[in-house]
Amino acid sequence: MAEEGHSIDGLVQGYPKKDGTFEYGTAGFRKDAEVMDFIVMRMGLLAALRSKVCGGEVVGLVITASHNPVKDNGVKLVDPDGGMMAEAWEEIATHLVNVNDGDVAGAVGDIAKRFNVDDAATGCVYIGRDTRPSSDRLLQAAMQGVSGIPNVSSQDFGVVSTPHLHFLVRAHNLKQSSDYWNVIGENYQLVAKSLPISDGSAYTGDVLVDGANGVGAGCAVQLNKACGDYLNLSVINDGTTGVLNLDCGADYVKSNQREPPNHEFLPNQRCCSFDGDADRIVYFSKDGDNVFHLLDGDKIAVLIAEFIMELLEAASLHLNVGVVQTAYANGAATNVLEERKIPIACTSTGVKHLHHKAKDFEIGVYFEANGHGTVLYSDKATKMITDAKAAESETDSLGPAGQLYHYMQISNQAVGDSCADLCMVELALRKKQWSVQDWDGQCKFLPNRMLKVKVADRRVIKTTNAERQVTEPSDLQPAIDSLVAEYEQGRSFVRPSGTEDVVRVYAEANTQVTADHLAARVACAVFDNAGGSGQRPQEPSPLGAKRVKH
Ligand code: NG1
Ligand code: ZN
Repeated sequence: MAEEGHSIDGLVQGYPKKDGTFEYGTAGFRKDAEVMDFIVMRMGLLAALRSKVCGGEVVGLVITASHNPVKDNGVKLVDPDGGMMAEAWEEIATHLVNVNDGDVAGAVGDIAKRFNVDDAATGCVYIGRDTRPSSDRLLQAAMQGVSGIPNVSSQDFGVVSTPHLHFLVRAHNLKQSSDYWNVIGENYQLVAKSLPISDGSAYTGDVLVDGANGVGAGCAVQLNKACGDYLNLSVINDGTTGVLNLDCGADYVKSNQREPPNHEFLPNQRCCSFDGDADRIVYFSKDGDNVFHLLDGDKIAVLIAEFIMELLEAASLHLNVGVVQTAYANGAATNVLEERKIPIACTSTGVKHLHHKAKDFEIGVYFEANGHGTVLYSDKATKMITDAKAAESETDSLGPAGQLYHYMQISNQAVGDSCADLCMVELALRKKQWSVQDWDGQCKFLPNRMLKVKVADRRVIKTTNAERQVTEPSDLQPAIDSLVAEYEQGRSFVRPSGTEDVVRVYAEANTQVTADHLAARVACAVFDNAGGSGQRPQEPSPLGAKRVKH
């Protein structure tokens, strides 16, 4: 151990700790890029240890801050199954990053001892990074960190999307094909070929992709090549002139409920936005009256779940398909799923919760409203679909089981994936021969509003029932309930953000005016009952006050 300690002490000297306390949250560590170097180096150490603890299987390390501004950066680890790092290790990561420089070698030794790994054990860490200028520098920090643990190698995959790196880790450990573009493209083409478009169909394969000026722009170009003539993607916000995530990308479009301002969109054009690391996607379009329509994760989930269910029925396969949402799912989307008798589960915010819950279904479709999601197939579903495909007679065109089999191969079963999700949406639209308006018309969303409130300590807010109700402070939920009761189709909940130092307020109601009104009043209730700090949110004037004339 002495020799290992020496090299770690040397590394620590090169990457001294910055002041502050740091927490491995739902998105790993995420901060201003200037403070990330020592964090990434220490996460390199941890990734190497994790690989050893997992019997030498490959683990991943991704350098990205997703939809955050370009000045930020972040790091998260990928477990051998391609999913997020096991929750139990979040505390270990937080501890390792917060110990003083002089205690890093000791902390590493403690982890090795606790999990019974020695110097001789081997391991390997796959590293990927986004397009941020700071990501190059942080890559060096990550590789240095890995080198501090004996017998663990690192492999740099360059600039890749987050889901691509997750895919590579999963594929390697499962001994499956690691040719990401070929896997998506080949399977896409096979399904698309079996879903011919009739003359006068409302569906065409033309899609405009907003690449968020990030890694997703290059991904869209690759995807376009991989899918041949069945898809025709054109890319805006491709990073050649604009700034990463600035006035573009999935988070901008979803949060502002508007299109990126730097482009003229054609009426009824089908467009989608990726986020900065290409693990989220939302669709949108402007209609003939220049009105913006958002087709977010909720609508994507309904579309994909129905596509799968139709194919299952056509193939006479009985498997239970469920959709996992969070409290942010629009009430109208939840109603549609209920009407169509599609089972629903609701979890706390954060994809790790949704991913976990989706495994309760034989086929689990999960999406956050913000566009992060994917489809998981259980072993039973995989086997039944594979067997049914084998039993189908071989013709030029795939039968329903064959279509489902190849559709299943497209899904990134490790994590949300803009490119894979785009393909799943496009095939569902192609089968229905729907335009974007046809899709949008399936479900009319309730107008909604999201606000942020600053409080002295957001952790004073405790929630239950998948974050839909507040338990502490005790006066807050009764206050929200009495406000909600005043609004037609009103619904509202509040929760502390896991990624920002704010309390998030969500409200929906029958009109945009009333949704905004409810949100503003709930924000005031949070401020008053949960130790608001700074400026109190503006209390809106009573609705209809202006209309009262005597
Ligand atoms: P927080 O800050 O905890 O609300 C946000 C998103 C999550 C998830 C994480 C991780 C919303 C309302 N919240 O979490 O869905 O994507 O970031 O990036 O969109
Ligand atoms: Zn992302």
